[in-house]
Amino acid sequence: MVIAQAAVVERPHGPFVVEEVELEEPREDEVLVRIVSAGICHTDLIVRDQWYPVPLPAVLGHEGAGVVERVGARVRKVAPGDHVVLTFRSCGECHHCLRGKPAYCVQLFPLNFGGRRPDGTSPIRWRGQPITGMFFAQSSFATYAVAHERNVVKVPKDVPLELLGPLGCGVQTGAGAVFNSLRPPAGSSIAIFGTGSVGLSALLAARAVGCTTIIGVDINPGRLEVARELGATHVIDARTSDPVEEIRRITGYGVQYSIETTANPKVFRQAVDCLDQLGVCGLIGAAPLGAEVALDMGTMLFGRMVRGIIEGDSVPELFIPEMIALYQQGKFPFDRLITFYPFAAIQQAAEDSEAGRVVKPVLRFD
Ligand code: CXF
Ligand code: ZN
Repeated sequence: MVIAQAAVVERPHGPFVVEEVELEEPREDEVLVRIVSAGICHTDLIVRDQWYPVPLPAVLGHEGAGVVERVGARVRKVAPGDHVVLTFRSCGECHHCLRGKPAYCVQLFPLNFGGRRPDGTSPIRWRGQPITGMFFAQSSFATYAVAHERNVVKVPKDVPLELLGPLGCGVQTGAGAVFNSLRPPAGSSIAIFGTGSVGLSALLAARAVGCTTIIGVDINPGRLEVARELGATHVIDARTSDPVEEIRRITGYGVQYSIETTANPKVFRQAVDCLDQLGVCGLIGAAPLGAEVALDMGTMLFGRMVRGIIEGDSVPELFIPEMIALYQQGKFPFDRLITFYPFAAIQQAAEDSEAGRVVKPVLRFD
């Protein structure tokens, strides 16, 4: 048994309260990780608010980075002392996993949002009771986490580990939508709706692949400023101008690619309406279950496409090291999205993120 400090959410909307919990030793296919840092993703906050019915009380957190402390008897992929990033879990056996698309695993929801192992047990006890302790098979808002070996990714030691947690979800979601899913050719145009951490990761990737028109759209002037600094060729404040009109003015016929990260149906519609004929909209924002949108069928008929994208179509064991290599070569400066907080300030970090004061809060565990 391991005693850990964990941020417990007891009821809908929080707060996050750091408390002592008991962790089980890792089972044969699990890994005990000493968490060094953990990013906060919007999904942690909407789960705290119960948009998705993950049982509370819960230890959330799904962008953990840390050092392997102990491994279960059958684990071969990592050993104690290895640096790892924790990502989403997939089963590895279904038709989508077998075709190299683990983000579309048929078990994605139970394995990541079930809060428990598939057998119904949890590795975390709080005040003597088992609570949600397998969120994204990691629950990494804690000094130690028990993860499944499937969602543990070994990373090199010559890069600061404390930066790497967000590669496990938010950064791979945005960047993968560009690098893996849409694959815009050099010289193409892209509009990114929502310049939070996911949108800005997409923007960095768009720049890396050589898009020459990169349009950031948001309602937060501070974030638009960051978008410009990171390489947006144009930014649009959607509070003061109509993004569809502006994008047509900038491009003539519309953009070849767009990315919707806001989960707002009105914004999704704009991300489709700003496309040129044959243009593709990547839908990334996770809306409340049941959210609907109306599209103009005539608009769609002219070759336009919408593609939903989970976790940037990533195969994390391949894609996370690729993003690290790009970062090390100066081609993917995702560290510029990060603001560090001490773990004890998790509630403040969540509030700053929701108020748009920071892009990607990352908790540091000392
Ligand atoms: C999630 C969003 C909702 C569907 C599964 C993946 N991304 C993580 O934050
Ligand atoms: Zn996430």
